[in-house]
Formats: sequence, C-alpha cells, structure tokens
Amino acid sequence: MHTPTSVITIERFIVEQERLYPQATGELSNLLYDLCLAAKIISRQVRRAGLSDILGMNATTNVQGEVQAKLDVFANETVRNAVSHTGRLCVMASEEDEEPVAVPDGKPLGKYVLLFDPLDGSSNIDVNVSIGTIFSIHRRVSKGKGPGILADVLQSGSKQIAAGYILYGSSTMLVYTTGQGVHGFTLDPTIGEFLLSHPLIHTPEVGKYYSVNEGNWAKWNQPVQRVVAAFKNGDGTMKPKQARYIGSLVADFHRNLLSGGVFMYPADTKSPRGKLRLLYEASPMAMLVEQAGGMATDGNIRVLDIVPRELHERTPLVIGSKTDVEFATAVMSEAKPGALV
Ligand code: FDP
Repeated sequence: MHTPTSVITIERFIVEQERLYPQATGELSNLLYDLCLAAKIISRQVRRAGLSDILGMNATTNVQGEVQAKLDVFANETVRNAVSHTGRLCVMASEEDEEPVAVPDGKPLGKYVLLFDPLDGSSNIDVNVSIGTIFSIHRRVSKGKGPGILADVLQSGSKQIAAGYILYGSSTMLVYTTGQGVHGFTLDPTIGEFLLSHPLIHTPEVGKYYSVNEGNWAKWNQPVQRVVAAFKNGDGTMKPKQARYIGSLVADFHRNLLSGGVFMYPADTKSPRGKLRLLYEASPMAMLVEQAGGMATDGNIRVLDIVPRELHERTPLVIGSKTDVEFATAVMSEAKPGALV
C-alpha cells in the first residue's frame, strides 16, 4: 500500500527497471532523467504562458531584460540544452529543425540518438489547450565514435529502444516505454518530482472513442469515409462510438490510450501522404501503443515497419485500440495507394 511517504519517483522507477538488464551501463537511464528535467522546465513555462502579456513580457524582452522566445522555440532549446552536453548522444533531430542537430563541438559523444517534437499541437498554445512533447530514442547504427550521421536518425520505429511523451494538460504527465510496458508519471509541482501514477498501462481492445478531424471528410477517399461512418454509426458487431477530437496529438492519444479509442489522421487530397511526421509523432506513439496492447498502421502496414527515407517524412496514421485499428486497416488497405476521391 502507498502512503504519502512511499511514493515511487521516476528516478527510483527507472533505476529499478535498469536492474532488469544486468548489462545496462545506466546511460539510457541518465538520458531519461535529462528528458525529465527538460519536461519540468517546459511545464513551468507552459503554465506561465498566458501570463507573459500581463507581467510585461512580450515577444522580445522580459522584465529581467532577457530575450523571450516563443514557447515552441523555448521548448526546442530546452530539450537540446538538457541533453546535448552529457555525452550520451551522437546526434539529435527535432521537428523544429530542418537538418539533424549535431552535438556541440567540444562536448563528448555517446551511443544514443534522440528525435523529438518539442511542442506538439502548437496551434493550441494560444488558446490554453493541452499540448505535449514527444521523444524517440535509438541506438546509433553508424560505425566509429565520431558524430552521428543521417543513417542514425533514419531508422525504422521497430528499432526504437525507448519512446514517450510529456502531456501539459490539467496536470503534467510523462508517459514512456523502454519495451517493458508503458508507465505514466504525474508531476507533483510542489516537490518537483514525477510520481508513478499509471503503472503498466493497458489500452482497451475496443475503443469507446473515435478521434479524427471530420472537417476533412470531403477530402477523404471512400474507404476512409466508410471507416469513419462505421465508427460513428456502428457496423456489424461494432457499436457506434463517441467522437472526441482535440487536434493535439499527445492529448488525443493519451485520452484514447487510457480510455480506449482510435485516432486517425488519414491521407487526404490536401495532404496526400498524411499530415503527421513519421519520426517525431507516429513512430514513438506506435511503440507506446503496441507496448500497451494496441496497434498502429498507416492504413496499410504497421507504422513500426516503415523505413524512413527523409527526416521530416509524413505518414497517414491509424492508432489505438487493436480491434478498431484492425478494422480500419482492413477497409483502407483495399483502397489503391493514392486513390483519393
Ligand atoms: P498542430 O498542427 O497544432 O501542431 O502534427 C501537429 C498537429 O497539431 C497534431 O498535434 C494534431 O493531432 C494535428 O496536427 C491536428 O491537425 P488538424 O488541425 O489538421 O486536425
């Protein structure tokens, strides 16, 4: 039984997980701690986001004369600063940066590769709706001990050794997996610690929600329309589902992970290859969902099997409760690739 003094901090949890691997060097654990620090700093800034105007801070300088960055730029720099000097990474890639991000000159290099979306759902920042940070960790594949190269960041999702997200919602949560199930931690801001709140998350087999931007209906091909109509109205043994769509992937994904649901961002005539980014959004979420007993496809094949060809590649995404993703994939894969109405 937990008492207020027997809570499990994320540090303790990570150490206990590490002990399951006698050969572990502790470097991955340390990288996860670095990300926790970035999460706390970003969380603090997100909580103050709406105050910047009334406290006299604007887009350029704050009261201390410091330059104020936009929140997504701030988040990008915060993650980078938390991880780039520690000797655990050989290269990084961020949704915010055109090219892979090198470890700064003079800093030690390590064996891991970090990909991240520093602040996902950015259209929601100005209206006080939940946003998130997503991360994905690979082992380097290039030979030698020099800086990492493009091949290190262009790995398929099945090669990830860890993935997770931080949700800046009604509370701040960090949810991650290292391939031993999915675990969720809630930030207690009074002590500045992430505490284990959702051990071993298992997502329901059948979802009660479907989450899709239905404003795109006229841009979808017929199989996608059939899938969404089935989720809405029911089909055969499938009962009608409730609609929930925030338009912030981390928030939509998190709700469906806990409550059961299917999130879709299919290809459409405006975005023929889908909207979401394979490396920063789809792959890490796919690892998480599979670890929680769910499924993720691009409407045809398993997301984790897609071999990326470029850093900012987009992909259609169907992700969530297994039965629902299987259903959608079966209907959608009958559509010829690129056959949009
Ligand atoms: P955003 O454009 O606000 O940054 O990929 C980014 C993303 O948000 C996801 O977080 C979200 O699921 C999706 O795009 C929302 O797209 P639509 O506004 O087209 O529905």
